[in-house]
Amino acid sequence: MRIDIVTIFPGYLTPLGVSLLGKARERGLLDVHVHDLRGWTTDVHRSVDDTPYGGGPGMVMKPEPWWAAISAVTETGAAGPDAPVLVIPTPSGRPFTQRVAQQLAAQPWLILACGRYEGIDARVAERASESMQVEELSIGDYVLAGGEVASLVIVEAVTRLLPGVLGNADSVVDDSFAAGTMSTLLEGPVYTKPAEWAGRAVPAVLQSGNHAAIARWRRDQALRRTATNRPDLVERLDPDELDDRDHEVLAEPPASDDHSS
Ligand code: JEE
Repeated sequence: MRIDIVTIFPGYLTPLGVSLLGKARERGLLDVHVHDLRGWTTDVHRSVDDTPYGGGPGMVMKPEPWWAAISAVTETGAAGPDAPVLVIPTPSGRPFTQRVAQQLAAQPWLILACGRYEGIDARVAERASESMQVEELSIGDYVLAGGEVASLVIVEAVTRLLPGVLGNADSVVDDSFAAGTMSTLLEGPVYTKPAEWAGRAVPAVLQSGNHAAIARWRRDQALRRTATNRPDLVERLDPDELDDRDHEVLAEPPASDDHSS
């Protein structure tokens, strides 16, 4: 997969050089390019922002450097089915979910446009839509100072789905938010050695070797944690998929803060 990221703060994207992503790049599975938007300004001050039409606070990013950047990057690659998808992180975008990550992971080429200030002049997305797929996405209901961190989130969620990028290909299919399928319950707590630490024992059932009992205990924990932290997900559970024990667990009063003990 090829990924181009356009930003006025290329330094924000340096995490893409380390860890799993850095290794995937070394192995040729990922081809990531970070571009400085100011390289496509034409005035002596290298301006990227101006005052908003209609008034209001802050500044808006000018369309000319953005369209010059997107055009220049697009012209370095394929058209047609292998053309890039333009991803624009914005607080007013559609929610970025695991399902969207899966759809983006099926694309050969993404361009991410990282805005700052109050965002990018709306005509850029409009013009881009005439020649490529455009996805305006929000990573959550909070306000960031710009699109760079949102782009990192999107790139990490997408690239870990690519074959060979994550160390263990199996752990991807087991994700609790694997869209569509088991998007139902949060995961319960996990433990490793030592069996006792800081006066706290690993739950005995996990050391019992009784696989049916372990599966039932994990489901209880998942249900309790979901009821406490994500009551919205419990509302969406299919009643046909709940047994009597599930109903007993869900009838317990939820804790104010779940630590799954
Ligand atoms: C991209 C600029 C900052 C701050 C106006 C009016 C919006 C833009 N989940 C997410 N949160 N934030 C972003 C995000 C923020 C960005 C840019 C992404 C480019 N900014 C900015 C304030 C405003 N506010 C009141 O409602 C909220 C606009 C993001 C994503 N993805």
